Amino acid sequence: MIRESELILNPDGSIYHLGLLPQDLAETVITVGDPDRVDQVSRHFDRIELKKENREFRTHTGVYKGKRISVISTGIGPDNIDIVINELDALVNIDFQKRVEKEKPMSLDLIRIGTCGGLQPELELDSLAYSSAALGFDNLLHYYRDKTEVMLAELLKDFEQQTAWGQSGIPLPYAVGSNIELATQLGLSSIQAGITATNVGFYAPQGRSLRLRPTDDRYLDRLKGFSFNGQKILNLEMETAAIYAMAGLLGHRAVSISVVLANRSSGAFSKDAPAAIDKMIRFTLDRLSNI
Ligand code: R1P
Ligand code: URA
Repeated sequence: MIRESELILNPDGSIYHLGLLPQDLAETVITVGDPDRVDQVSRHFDRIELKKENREFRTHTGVYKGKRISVISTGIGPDNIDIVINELDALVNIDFQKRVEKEKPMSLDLIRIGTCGGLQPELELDSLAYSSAALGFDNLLHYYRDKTEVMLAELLKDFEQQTAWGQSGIPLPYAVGSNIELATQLGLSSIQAGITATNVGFYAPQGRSLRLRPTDDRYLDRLKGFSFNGQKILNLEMETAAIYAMAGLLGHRAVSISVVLANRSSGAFSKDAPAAIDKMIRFTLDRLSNI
């Protein structure tokens, strides 16, 4: 039996941070960083059956072209992903009354749609990118015992060698992959694909400098020059690796799609970010309605 201090339920029986009951959640879950983006997604739904909110976690569940979908905001960063994915998993795979794991595990489809900075110069502003794999510069995965089962060891070995990462002064990331089956069903080969760097912050962790200098002057160049099986590191953001890691460990299918708002090589930023984000939302909903 899972103790009250581990599986924390609110007085109404909902899970601690997300504030959701098991019946509130659809099997297809879109995750976004920004709570306001939840409304931008659900306004396309045919009908919304539920709206709930606690802290930065806003959830709308509804139906889009006959498909039941939940859209949830995670807030920014991989620490929140630990909470969101564990609690989404608990909603479907733990019996809240008996406080035990259910016998037959259920697999959720998790689709992150977020914004990112493009690393490679050729990445066009407002274009979409699919993360075939991710390098986690957060340390979330290291806290989970079965991590080697989801780690991409070859990619990581090549990364360490090609970038001479030991000289960077920054801890080595972990490497994880997307769910190829879900990516194929969604037809994500129609958009540019590559490796995503998931960072623990937006400024020095993404090589930005306002008044503080990053540890390694060559940080972005090291990332830019890396390639594995013909794929480069395309973009920088803050959730994908953690989602892939947690989904892999828990048996859920996850893919991450990003819209490129900043080009870190040219220094340019999108002239119409809301329109670019809406294009990504429409693309994703359209693809989801076909699976
Ligand atoms: C930083 O501005 C945030 O934008 C990206 C990053 O991953 C980080 O969460 O994603 P969202 O637009 O989904 O929040
Ligand atoms: N989100 C990020 O994490 N980085 C960017 O450069 C833009 C959006």
